Amino acid sequence: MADEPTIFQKILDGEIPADVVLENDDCLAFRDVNPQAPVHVLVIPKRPIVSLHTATDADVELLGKCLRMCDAVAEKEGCQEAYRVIANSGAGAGQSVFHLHFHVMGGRELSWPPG
Ligand code: IU
Repeated sequence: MADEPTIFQKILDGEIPADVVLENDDCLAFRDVNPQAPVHVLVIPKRPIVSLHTATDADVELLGKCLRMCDAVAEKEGCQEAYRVIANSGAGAGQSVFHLHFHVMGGRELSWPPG
């Protein structure tokens, strides 16, 4: 039986709406439904990759494009001088949606280290 598509795949497929911030041929950026900062946007590759751990050398260009979009999101949201990008890889690290995503967070003081 085929795996159930992830919620992010459903967003990509237009089955579920999302508050899109930026989009290009390779990546999509949309607001997190449960924001943990004034700016909390998720950047995902359109080609499904489960996590950073399952990404391969064949994904290097796409990963770079995602990171470039993270910065474009920060610029668009006005937090380009102070923002954080987080990718949780694996359930033990807090990953709950198994389609690679980069959290772009900003707009408030960000403490270190993250929990
Ligand atoms: P995580 O790193 O896999 O834990 O991040 C998943 C994020 O996806 C988390 O911040 C959720 O709030 C967010 N999210 C969402 O934006 N829309 C959804 O429909 C679901 C989760 I489910």
